[in-house]
Amino acid sequence: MFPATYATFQQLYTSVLHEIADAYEYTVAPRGNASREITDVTLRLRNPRSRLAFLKQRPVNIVFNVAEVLWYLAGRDGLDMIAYYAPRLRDYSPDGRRLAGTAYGPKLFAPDNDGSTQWARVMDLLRRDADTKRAVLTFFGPAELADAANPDVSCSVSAQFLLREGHLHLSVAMRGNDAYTGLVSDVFAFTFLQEFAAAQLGARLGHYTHHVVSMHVNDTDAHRMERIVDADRNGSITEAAFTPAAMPTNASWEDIATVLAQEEKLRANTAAHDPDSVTALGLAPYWQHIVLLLEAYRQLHHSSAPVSPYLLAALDPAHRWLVEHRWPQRMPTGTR
Ligand code: 5HM
Repeated sequence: MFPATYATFQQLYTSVLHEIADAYEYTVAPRGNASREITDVTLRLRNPRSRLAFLKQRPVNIVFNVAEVLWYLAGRDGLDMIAYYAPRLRDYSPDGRRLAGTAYGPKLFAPDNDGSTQWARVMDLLRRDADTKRAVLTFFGPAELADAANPDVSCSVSAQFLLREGHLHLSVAMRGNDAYTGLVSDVFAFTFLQEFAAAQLGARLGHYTHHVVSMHVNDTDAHRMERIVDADRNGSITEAAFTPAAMPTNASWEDIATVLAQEEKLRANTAAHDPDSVTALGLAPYWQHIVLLLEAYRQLHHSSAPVSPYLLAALDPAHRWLVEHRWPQRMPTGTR
């Protein structure tokens, strides 16, 4: 049966890494980056809420994943926000201040000459004609290839919603995807946006399909990929034991604005949160958990003390597992 379908992101991720480790098609070095590549890969995630992997060999940076999708939703392209979470992104900036191809936010959410956005237009279309096959968001623009030295050309080409029998499906097409790093954050972000769109449309969450022309792992990450593949082979891979939290079905732009306002203060270290102060924001627990995660990162970034055990205990259990495994040296004694 096509496409290859997975119950969890962890299964999808390990399966792609297996395929590249054991059966890569090509060794290539585009722009000098030596990598192993498989081509024309289509993967489906049955439950797009299962967007995380829980691998001891590679604890994903849940804080970055959440921050990146908030950065998209904010319609921003500045490094000021996103490089706080991932300093390496500065390398992709043509001017040291902004990102171009990688900044999907302005492409999706910034108003154009008509005062509307790609996102709003696509949501309106789906409301008017549920059966439409025109609900396409585009990322890649032809002008991105005009400068041969452009360090940041969009890897995502398009995202298409399909509303069928009350379920909102999403299919993303990518020209290239780094299977070790990019796949983790891209599937996280796109499935999060899919769930947000389903809430806006009052639709049930459908499946998520990821089409990639060049799926690759850089040689510099080959040993990390092998570590995961070996663990999978010898049965020592962690089993994800967390039921993914569902975004509230009334998720709104107001929720996003409230979270973004808190994000800005935490990033600037002009505010701090604890489980009690977060409940006072008037957000549903799902969004409170996101603010708590950003508070955990504030403590990690702006202090050298162990993260508060009171805060850790209040995190969403899946987030807590990832924070504990990503920053073990910053955990309070007795929690591990
Ligand atoms: O030479 P090229 O422009 O394709 O290099 C960009 C690298 O970042 C590729 O390995 C690409 O697959 C990866 N990437 C990703 O996996 C980049 C972006 C940014 O658009 C992304 N996912 N979202």
